Amino acid sequence: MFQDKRAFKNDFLAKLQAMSGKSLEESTAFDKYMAVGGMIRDYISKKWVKTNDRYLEEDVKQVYYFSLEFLLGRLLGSNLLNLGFTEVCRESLVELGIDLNELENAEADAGLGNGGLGRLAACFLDSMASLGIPGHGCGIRYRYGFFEQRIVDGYQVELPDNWLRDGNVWEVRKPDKAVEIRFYGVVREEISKAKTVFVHENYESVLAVPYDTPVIGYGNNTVNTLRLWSAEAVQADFDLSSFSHGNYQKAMEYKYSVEAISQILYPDDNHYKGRELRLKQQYFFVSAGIQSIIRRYKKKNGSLRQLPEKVAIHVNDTHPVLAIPELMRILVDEEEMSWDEAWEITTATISYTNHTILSEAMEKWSTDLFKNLLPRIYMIVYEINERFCRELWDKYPGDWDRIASMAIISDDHIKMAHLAIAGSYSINGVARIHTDILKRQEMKNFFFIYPHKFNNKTNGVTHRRWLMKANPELAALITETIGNGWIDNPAEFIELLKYADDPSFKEQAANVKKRNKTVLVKMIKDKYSIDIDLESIFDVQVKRLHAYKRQLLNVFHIMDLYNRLLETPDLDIAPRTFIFGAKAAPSYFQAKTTIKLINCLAEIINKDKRIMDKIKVVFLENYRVSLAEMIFPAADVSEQISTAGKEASGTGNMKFMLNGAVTIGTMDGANIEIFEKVGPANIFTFGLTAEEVMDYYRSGGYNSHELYQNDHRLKAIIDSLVNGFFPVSAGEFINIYNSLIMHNDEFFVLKDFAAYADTQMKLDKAFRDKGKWLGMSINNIAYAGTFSSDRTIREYAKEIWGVRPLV
Ligand code: 26W
Repeated sequence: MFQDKRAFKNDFLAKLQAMSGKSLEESTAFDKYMAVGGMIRDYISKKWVKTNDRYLEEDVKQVYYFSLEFLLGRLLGSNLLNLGFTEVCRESLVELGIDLNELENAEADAGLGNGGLGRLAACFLDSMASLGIPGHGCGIRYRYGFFEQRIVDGYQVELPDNWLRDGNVWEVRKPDKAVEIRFYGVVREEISKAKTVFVHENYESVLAVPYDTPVIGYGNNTVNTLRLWSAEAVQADFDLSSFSHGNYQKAMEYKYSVEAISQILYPDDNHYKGRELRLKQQYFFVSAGIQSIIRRYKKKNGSLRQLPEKVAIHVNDTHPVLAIPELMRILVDEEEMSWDEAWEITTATISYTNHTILSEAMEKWSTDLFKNLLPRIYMIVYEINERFCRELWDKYPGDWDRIASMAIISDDHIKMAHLAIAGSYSINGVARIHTDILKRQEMKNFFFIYPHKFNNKTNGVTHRRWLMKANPELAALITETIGNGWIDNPAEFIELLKYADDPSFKEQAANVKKRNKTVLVKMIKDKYSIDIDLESIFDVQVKRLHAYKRQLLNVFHIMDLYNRLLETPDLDIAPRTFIFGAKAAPSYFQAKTTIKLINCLAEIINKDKRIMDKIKVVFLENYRVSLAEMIFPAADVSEQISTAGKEASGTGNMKFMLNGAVTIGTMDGANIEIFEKVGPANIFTFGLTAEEVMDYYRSGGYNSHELYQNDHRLKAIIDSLVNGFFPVSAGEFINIYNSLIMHNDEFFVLKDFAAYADTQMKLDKAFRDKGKWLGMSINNIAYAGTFSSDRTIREYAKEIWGVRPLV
């Protein structure tokens, strides 16, 4: 099939005809994409079965990564890469007059995630498979992924992401592995054989049907599984109870309400809203996942007592934390274990990662809503809380304040993070500073009683997708220079240090960057009709739009530069292109206003002839994984400018670095560890530290209005939000203005402005020293090895899960 070009072409033509029912001439790019996808599916099917058989036969410990989001992006290119078939495929297609890139672009992104947390889960799957670790994903097969963003008159408009419309070649539906999930109803206690048993009655049944996607390891024959669950009506209920009594409408209502569970991905990032359907989603996939794990476990093992020896369940943030009471329910109610024994097993099986300390992101469910939807699970959480509070009482007799603040249930709400801490054996943050903040502040009372549970696992990104696939020319240059050992061992990037001063290597690296920039320039010209100077600094901020990420700080720097250019048209700066990509949560008003602001500013600057094309501003629509793969390789500057203490880690920062961009950033999240690796000569840092920010929150002393009054540059910028500078209605940006001036600038945009602008000047100077800049860029790549998710996953495997690669 893939052994040589002749075989490929034969099989491709046959597959194309079989799948599309069309001739080569008639077929579309999508048909051809499906055909290659189908070939890959056939090719890996044996390896997939074999991988699972071996896991079963050798009875190895397996890990299940539970996540409400998996932001996979496209799979054709990364699957070909991991199988080593990119070249044979590309060349064979060329001989048929077909461009592989076109087929890749025909694939819809699997956008089943919002941002960092979802993309991290996807990088982890790639690393687990590539390291030969028995590790699988468990999540929801959303019918609609993260919304498609259109910019209309500068405003964000959301469209449904109908990614499954034309079929999904990678998934396999497994109806025989469906399980039942129960919602609502009442729980009756009954005495049976001198024991209390809990009978759940009058519940509403939902069928969870799994769709499996293969996760192909790099060059190692491992094919793990991403199992995504889809909600369907249970046939019996649908046909008989309502339908056969002639109540068609009621039957259909039931069907739609069931299917709603896996219909959409909630587009909220770092902002919690207590919606019942989201809780339903959480229990739905967690219960399905645990039932299927237990079923598989029982195939090989008798007693569930050894579960933690064979199974690790990891919960990605609190969203899947119902895994704790669900596992308890199965062990206690169905396996008839004692509470204590079940608790011991559960807390030895489940581990938890925290991804944010923003208080507005913390999940807490109203007990009324919870009890109504999940009556038996509520009873179990209630019992967990009772026992937990008793334990606290023994430690801190009489200290009600402390106990109330740590309780799992308080103020009529269930606090999911507290449940996660009580019910798991490991709690990790995602960068060192983030873990330190968890230990010292947000979770300090818990750290005090469970110090052994807390640990750090600094995030990483897969260098296969984010370098080899996204930037093949740079990957080839690195291999030419230091050999290909870095592919299996990204720490070897460090060998590049020897070439950081080598003029020929520098020149080649510069040429690669230039070609990557050319691709982006062409796309921007074609799509937005904006002319970009190839030689300009490509200064990029791509990430979710959020006040704490401070896209506003970037905007204010651009406005300041613009003002200065108007005053001094021959201002001695390198030309710059400011590139943004960001989706705002549909109900996050200020974030949407910021998008409008960026677009208004772009409109003014890009057409102002007076500044002689010195600066340009581009907002790239619909930022997503596939677009990111085009942006990172073309970036010169990586903007990582969150308010210190707020960005748990960041992972875009790592993708930029890996592609030779230089960071301008605050001492926040993983920026700190990047700083420590590359050293102060190869990164631009500025601004308040997390401690300083914390001090201001604690003790006051910050007055944004005063700053505004005293800094005339800042005042000019902020006034122009509301003084008619922008051709918009009067109140358009008043909210932004108010948040900064009337509400004391919660995220210290004004406070950090001067330091940011100064640092940007230093960066400008460094960029104009071509040799120096290239040296910085190469240093960044050389130190990027640490930030491969292979390093991260090895740490999880060894220090949290206790799983080993199967070689
Ligand atoms: C309930 C609403 C909600 C939705 C999503 C709350 C919180 C989230 C996520 C935890 C937000 C998120 O994606 N956090 C990001 O996780 C990345 C991976 O660890 C980090 O790199 C980012 O810093 C962090 O913001």
